[in-house]
Amino acid sequence: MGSDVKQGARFKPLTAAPWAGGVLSLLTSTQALAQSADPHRWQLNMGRGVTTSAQHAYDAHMLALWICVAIGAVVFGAMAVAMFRFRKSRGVTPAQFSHNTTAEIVWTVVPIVILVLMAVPATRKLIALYDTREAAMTVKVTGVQWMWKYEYMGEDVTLTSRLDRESDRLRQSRGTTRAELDAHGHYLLDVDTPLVLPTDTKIRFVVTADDVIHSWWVPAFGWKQDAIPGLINEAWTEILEPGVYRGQCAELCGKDHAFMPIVVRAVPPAEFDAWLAEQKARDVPAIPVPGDPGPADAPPTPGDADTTTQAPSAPAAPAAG
Ligand SMILES: [Cu+2]
Repeated sequence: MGSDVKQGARFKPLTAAPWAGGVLSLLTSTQALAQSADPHRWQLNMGRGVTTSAQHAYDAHMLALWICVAIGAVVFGAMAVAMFRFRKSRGVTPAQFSHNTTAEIVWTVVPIVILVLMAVPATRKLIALYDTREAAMTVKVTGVQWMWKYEYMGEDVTLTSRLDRESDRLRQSRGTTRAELDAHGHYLLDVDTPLVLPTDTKIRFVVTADDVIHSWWVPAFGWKQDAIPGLINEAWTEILEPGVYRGQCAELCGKDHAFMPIVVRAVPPAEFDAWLAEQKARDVPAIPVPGDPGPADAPPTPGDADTTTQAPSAPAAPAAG
């Protein structure tokens, strides 16, 4: 981990005028800028994200932002004109009317129209965010105190992802220096085994927990989903850009809540297929040699008389999930 990290490369903060980077990203927001989970110094606007959902959220946010900017300009502009052009020192006498039906209709109807204009696309995006149908693959995410388990449904591949050893060592060592933390690069944001996902693929997530409530959150994906014991929550994502995206558990889940980060490595579909095949090959037991009794934890054959002599607590195959 670490060598293939590419995020942040396009968002180098400007050293001369740090705020200019944020202003620049705000002004150039219509460009196809993708942004990772990592915030950067003096960031002003929200990140654009790397998934369809995240970019929907970003678009809804930018629409609302520019409408607010326009309303602000009109309202404060009208106030400025009223205060300077119609001021008392210029001999202006105030009008004395107290009601104006036309004005009241206008200032009721115009906001309604603006709200509907914002609500229609926002609702469409919200419906799309929860539509997990027609996914190409499903990943089961299980929150455990304090790590994440990932299961590629139907593929027989399961990963356990926990805080990387170096972060764990640094956090527990009394002599850790600032220089050591800086040298790590992703202190407390790195794991031993990242979740690998294909880009340009609709991936459905089923999210649950083993013990207490956790929450799976990768900011660049644009959503977070609670992981609740006994409940299956759904979500989906379609990652548009290869890269490494980081997140954290977003639900206070016990003493090591801060130490169960999430790392997703998004790779092109062909590379993902190769990776998955490699994982499957690794997990498949070796071909049994004739005459070999086989692995000790093999399930007993039905009707095998020897099974009666086995202890009832004979090791079973590890349970899924
Ligand atoms: Cu947690």
